Amino acid sequence: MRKKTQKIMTFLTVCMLLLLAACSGESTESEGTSTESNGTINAKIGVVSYLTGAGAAYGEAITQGLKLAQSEINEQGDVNIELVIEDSAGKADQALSASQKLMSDDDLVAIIGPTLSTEFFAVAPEADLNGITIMGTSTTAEGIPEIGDYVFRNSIPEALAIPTAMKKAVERTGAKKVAMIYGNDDVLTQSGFDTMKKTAEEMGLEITTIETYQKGQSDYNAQLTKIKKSNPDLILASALYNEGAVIMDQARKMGIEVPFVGGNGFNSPQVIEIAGAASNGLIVATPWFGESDETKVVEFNKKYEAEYGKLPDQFAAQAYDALYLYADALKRAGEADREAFHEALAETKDYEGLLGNFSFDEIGDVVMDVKVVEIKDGKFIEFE
Ligand code: 1QQ
Repeated sequence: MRKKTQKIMTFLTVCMLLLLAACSGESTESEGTSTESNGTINAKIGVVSYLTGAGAAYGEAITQGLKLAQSEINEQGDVNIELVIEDSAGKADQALSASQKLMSDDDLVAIIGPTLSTEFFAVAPEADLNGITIMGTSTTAEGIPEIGDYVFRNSIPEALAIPTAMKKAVERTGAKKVAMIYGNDDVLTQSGFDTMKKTAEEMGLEITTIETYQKGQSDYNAQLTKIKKSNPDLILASALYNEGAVIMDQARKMGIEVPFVGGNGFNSPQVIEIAGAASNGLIVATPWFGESDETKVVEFNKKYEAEYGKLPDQFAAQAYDALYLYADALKRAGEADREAFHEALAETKDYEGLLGNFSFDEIGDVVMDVKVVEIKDGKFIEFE
C-alpha cells in the first residue's frame, strides 16, 4: 500500500514539475515559441493569399514581397521566420478554411492576409477570437481594424486614398460632373463606392449616373453607354484590377476619354498589362511610389526585379513592409509568444519602411502619408 502511495506521489511530483516547467517561461518551447541558444527567435507565420483565379496577380505580388523580406530577415539572424502559405483563390469560404487549418497549429504565432477585404471579414473575427494576431497587407475597406484587438492592417484605407485622389483630380481637371461605377458584390468595391459617393457629395460634385457590375463580368456595354450619355467630366470607378482594366478598355473603345479615379484595387501594373493605352488617364492615391529615388525603394526594386523578373507593385511593397513590421515586433517581444508578439506589434511607432514612416493608431489602423499617381504613356507617374 505504502509503495503504491509512494508511486502515486512520485507520479504527481513529476506531473507538477512538468507543469511548472511549462509555465515558468524558462522552457524554450512553448506555444509558437522557440528561441535558439544563439538568441535567434524562431517564428511560424501563416499566410492566406489570393494565388489562383482572376485576381491572382495581387497574391503573387504579396507572396513575392513576403518571401523577399523573409530571406533578408532570416539572413540578418535575430529572427528566423517560417512562412506557411495557403491559397484562398479570392474566395471568402476558401480563405476561412485555409486560415482554420493554419490556426489549428499551436506553433503558429500570427497570420498575414487574406488579400481581399471580402475574405478578411470572414477570417479575422475567428483569428481575433483565438487570440491570434492577424494583419491585412492589402485590405482597405472600412471597418477592418475595428473587427477586434488582434486585427491590424498596414494598407491604407479607401477612406484615406479615395478622397485624396478625388480632390487632386478635381483640382487639376476642374471637373464638376462625375459618373460612378462599382462592383456591388464585393466588400472593398462597395466600401470604395460609399467613400466616393460621400466625398463627391461633400465636394459638391454632380453625380450623373451610378452603375453597378458583378464579379467576373466581361461586358460593360450597358453601363458604359449610360455613362457616356450622362456626359461626365470624370469617372469614379471602385473596382479590382481584373474588372477595372476591362472597364477602362471598353470605355476608351466607346470613345469615353475622360480620366478615371480609382481606389487601391486599381493601383496594379496589371491594369496597364490588360488595358494597354486605354489605361492612360487613371488616377489613384497610393502609399507606394516605385519611381521614387529613395535608396530603400531603389534597392528593393533592384532586388525584386533580380529575383522575380519584374518590378514590384504596391501590394508587394506593402507585404514586404508587413513582414518587417512582424520581425520588428518579434525582436521587441523577445520571444515568439502570441501574446507578447501581439503587445509589441500594437506598440509599433515610427517604423521606417519602404512605404515611409509607419505607426499604428490606437485601433491598429495605419497612420501614413499617401501620394497621388496617374497612368500616363503606359506608366504610373506622380500626379502633380
Ligand atoms: C481589398 C483591396 C484589394 C484591392 C486587395 C487586393 O484593397 O479588398 O480591400
